Amino acid sequence: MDFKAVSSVKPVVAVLGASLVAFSGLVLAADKEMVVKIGHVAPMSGPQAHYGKDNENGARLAIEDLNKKGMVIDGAKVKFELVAEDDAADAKQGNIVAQKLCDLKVAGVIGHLKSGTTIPASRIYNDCGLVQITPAATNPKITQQGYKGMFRVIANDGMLGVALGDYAVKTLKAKKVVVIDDRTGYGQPLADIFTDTVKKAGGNVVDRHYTNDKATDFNAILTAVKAKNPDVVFYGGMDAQAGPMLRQMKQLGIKASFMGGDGICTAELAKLGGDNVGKNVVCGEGGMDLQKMTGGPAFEKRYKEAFKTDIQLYAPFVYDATMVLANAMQKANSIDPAKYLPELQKTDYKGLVGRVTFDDKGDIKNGAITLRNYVDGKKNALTVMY
Ligand code: ABU
Repeated sequence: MDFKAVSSVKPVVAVLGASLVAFSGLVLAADKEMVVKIGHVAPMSGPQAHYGKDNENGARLAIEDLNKKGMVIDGAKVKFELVAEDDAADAKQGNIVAQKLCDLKVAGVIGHLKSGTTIPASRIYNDCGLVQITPAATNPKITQQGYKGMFRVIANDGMLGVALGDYAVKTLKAKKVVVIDDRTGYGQPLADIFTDTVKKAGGNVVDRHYTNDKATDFNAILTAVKAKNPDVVFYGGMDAQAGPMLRQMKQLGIKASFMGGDGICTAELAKLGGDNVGKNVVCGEGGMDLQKMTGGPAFEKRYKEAFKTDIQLYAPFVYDATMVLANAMQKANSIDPAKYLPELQKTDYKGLVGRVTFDDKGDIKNGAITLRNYVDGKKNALTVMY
């Protein structure tokens, strides 16, 4: 469907003052306030809720900064409000909240977090003319669907899977690799890309196993893995499975290095995986090293002070995505997605974890990748690629 032809969305505009004005390009006095609702969707319940909370925290910091800045759009001082929704990392629930955000006529959506919820929800947003920026969902297909309003501010698994596969063979010198994935819209394609890269680089994938994103007992799989005596075990999935898998690998005496994509690359993994999370774990995530970026350490300090916890993973990307969305509205002087979309496509934003510009599909151009391991229970940058 043609995005521009669909622009039936009339974003929610409440003018706090003398009158209530529907979205119509009316010029308002700058002392009037216009409430602009931004949707945010991530799992806030279930085993992936810690990622969701981290994402929402990133959005809240961005909204705070935008409101402090006091943006004026179409003559009205904007007050941004977050409409935070829980998709529970479940596609059906994701579709329900996507339709809710369409019905609420929010001005734009940041999310979803999971590829398996982002892909089905993106059709709903496209059909109702809403713009969506995912800060976290990395399945390459997300931006290949032809939806003009779909954007991503993080490197996708086409890049991450290749970087990790090359690292396994060329740096870790792995000869025998076992691949396990959670059969989700994230884990499965990432594991496939990793497998293809290992094979191309001259490595040998000696076994492939499957689990799901609710499992916590991997003893049967790992007993079979142990018999193969691999140099590397790669897991395509999230930390809620990678953590117990690492503990059980140690119990079974499996000494292989453990690798995975951004889904396992969290602060939480060090807790979930216990003392088997160290230099033996190599994960790849999008973006530059936050510590080396202008504004990165200050953002981290502020995040820790505000939420009394470490950044898990995507909060800086959510912050950047929210800023990118608001900047496009500012440049277009409109909160109508059909009007600010051309400005969004032209984005050139210096983000917390790198520069954000988009290709013609809405994917970040030249997205950086950082490979990490863990030192003293903390994420540690091994190498940055871009
Ligand atoms: N990027 C890993 C976690 C989110 C997802 O793509 O499903």
